[in-house]
Order: sequence, then structure tokens, then C-alpha cells
Amino acid sequence: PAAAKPLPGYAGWKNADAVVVHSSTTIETKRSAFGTSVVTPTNQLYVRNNLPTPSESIVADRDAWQLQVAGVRQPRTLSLRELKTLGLETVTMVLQCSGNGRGFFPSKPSGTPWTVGAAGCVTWSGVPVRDVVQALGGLIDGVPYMTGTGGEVLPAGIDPKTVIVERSVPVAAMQDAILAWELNGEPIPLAHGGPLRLIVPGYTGVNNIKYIKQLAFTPKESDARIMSHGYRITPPGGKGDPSQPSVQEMSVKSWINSPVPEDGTQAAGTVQIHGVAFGGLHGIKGVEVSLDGGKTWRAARLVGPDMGKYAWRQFVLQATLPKGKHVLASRATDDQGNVQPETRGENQSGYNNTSWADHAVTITVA
Ligand code: MSS
Repeated sequence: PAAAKPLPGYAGWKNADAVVVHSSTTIETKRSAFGTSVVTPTNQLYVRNNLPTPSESIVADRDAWQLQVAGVRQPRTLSLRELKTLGLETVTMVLQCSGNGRGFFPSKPSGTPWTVGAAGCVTWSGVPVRDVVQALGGLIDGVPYMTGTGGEVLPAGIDPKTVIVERSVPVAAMQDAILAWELNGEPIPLAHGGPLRLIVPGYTGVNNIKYIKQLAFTPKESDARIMSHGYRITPPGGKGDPSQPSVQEMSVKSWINSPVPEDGTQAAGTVQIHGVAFGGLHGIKGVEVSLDGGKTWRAARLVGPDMGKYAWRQFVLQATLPKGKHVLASRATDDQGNVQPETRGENQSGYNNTSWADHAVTITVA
């Protein structure tokens, strides 16, 4: 096997044993490293950057960070120091890249071949967006979108629209969105968007804008390429365009994190088959586990604290597996009755893979 790539400097503090470094801007949590304590430790959390990471200097004086707010009756620029006076909320949510599970697409879409580890369940603290909007006089009329802009310094000589990280979500997402400065009890590391990040619980990773410099309520979706053409559910073989659905709300998904022996061989005996399940905008009602590749299912037990509808739940099923080959799968149901599907939705870029069959694990009990 190829030698493991070293961690890039801005993420040098990550636990190298718990992650796979795909590139200097893409780091995945190992399936075997998720553990069972609900919240993903920051030093194991995946990283995905579309542009080079900004300079450490932007986290030197965090409270001085400036956010421009537009599309409100009293638009203005606020410092992080000021934002901290406007409100406080904490949310635990699943942060998941739109392309998590891309590695299971047989079509091998371009982009990082993530399996399960471009996701984590983490806790953010910050000010509710609705409190900021209220402090600035409320929304102006005719703004169905909330648009966040990343604070990266853009490469010179390129049309900024082609590279800037700017995403729009329906304004309704404002209700539970926060402008966060803390991740898992610490100031947000630069790698995860410090000093200030837009968190839109229930929406895929790309909608959670790091080092946010502008929050605007807008009549139209952003015309930045990452919004208009990127991150679209494009038919296989096609090209992205604004008429196709954008990656937004996540939907019900689960996967098994143990047993996932590296060589596929498991010692005989009793095992605790465990994993994670989440419902995007909805809580989890239950999870079933199959020991025979989906022919029959047994109810798993939800275990550990329920940290709200945006967090994942851990599930476990105790089983004693006879010698031979077993295909272990999990299938979650959200509290609206939506069941995780067997198959993936085919699309050109390998987004939104929730297929339970793709996420199944094959093990041999010796
Ligand atoms: N933000 C910014 N500013 N920039 C970039 O690049 N990316 C995205 C988000 N945000 C970015 C941002 C993506 S794409 C993702 S996933 C996320 O982020 C991640 O996160 P972390 O923290 O993990 O790294 Mo896919 O859908």
C-alpha cells in the first residue's frame, strides 16, 4: 500500500491514527475511529476545503473578526465581539460532506472517494442568526435566500465568482442556523472555519460556511460557480447547471462502524454491532440491522444520549455470528417514517449517497 500522506500544517494537530489524509485539503475520519460517545472529537473530525486554508493570522485576534450583514433593515458590519452580545445557542449536529459515500459509486465520480468518514457529530456554540436579524431591524422584503460568503483571500487573476465559496439556502433555514465561534468546547480551529462559521443544521457540509465574512438575505441564489453549477444533483454523464437540485437538506442515513476489521476477518464469538444513524432535519425513530445482506432485519437498540434531532444516534445490536461470510447492514427510519433506501440516487458527482447496501460491511468469521 502507498505510504500514508502526512497531515497538512494547518491540521497538524489531528490524530494521525484516526484519519486518512487524501490530500492537503481533504482528510477523512477512519470508519473504525468513530467510537460510541456520540460527539466526534475535534482531532478526529474530517476536513474538506475547496480553497487553500487562510492564514493563521485570522484567528490571532478572534473578537476583531468582521461580519457584514446585508438584506436586513439596518445592514452593517459587526465584530465577533459584538455578535457575542446578541445571543447564545448551542447545537449538536451532523456535519457531513455532500460527497460522503462517493467512494461507493461504481461510476467513480471525480472528487474525493470518501466512504463514511466525511462526517462527524459535533457541538457548536454561537449566536442564532434570527437574533442577529432581529437586532438589525428584521429582514427586508423579498429575500427568500440566506447567502453566506467565505472569507478566503482569493487567488489573483481569476474571476472571483469561479472560486469563491458562497452558498445560498432557503431563508427558512435561518430558524435554527447559528453564527458559531466555538466547536466542541473550544474556539473553532482555523481548519474548521474559525473565527466564525455559519452553521445550518440538517444541511450538507458545503452549506456551513467557514470564516464567514458576509451573511446576506438575498432575492436570488448566489451566482458563484460553487452554487450555480457545483454541488448540483446532475444526471450521470451530464454537466451541472442551476436548473438541477442543489445539495441542501440531508436525509435519513446510517452505517455500521464496528465490527469493521481491517482485513475483513473477525474472531468467532459475540459482537456488539454498532454504528450511527441520523435523519438530516428529523430525529431518528429506529434502526434495524441485517446479518444477511438485507434479507432479514432485527431492531437495534439506540444507545447513549439523544442530543437533539440534528445529532446522530448510536445504535447497537448484539449478535453471535457463526463461522463464514456475513454481510452486515443497517437501515434507519426517521421520526417522519422515512426509511433509508437500499440504493443510491445516481448522479454525476456522487452526492447524497444514503444507500444501506453501499454502506454494508462484509466480514468473514474465522
Ligand atoms: N467554507 C469555506 N469558506 N470554504 C470551504 O472550502 N468547504 C465546505 C464547507 N464550508 C468550505 C466551507 C465543504 S464542501 C465542507 S464538506 C465543509 O465545509 C467541511 O467542513 P470541515 O470543518 O469538516 O472541514 Mo463538502 O459538501
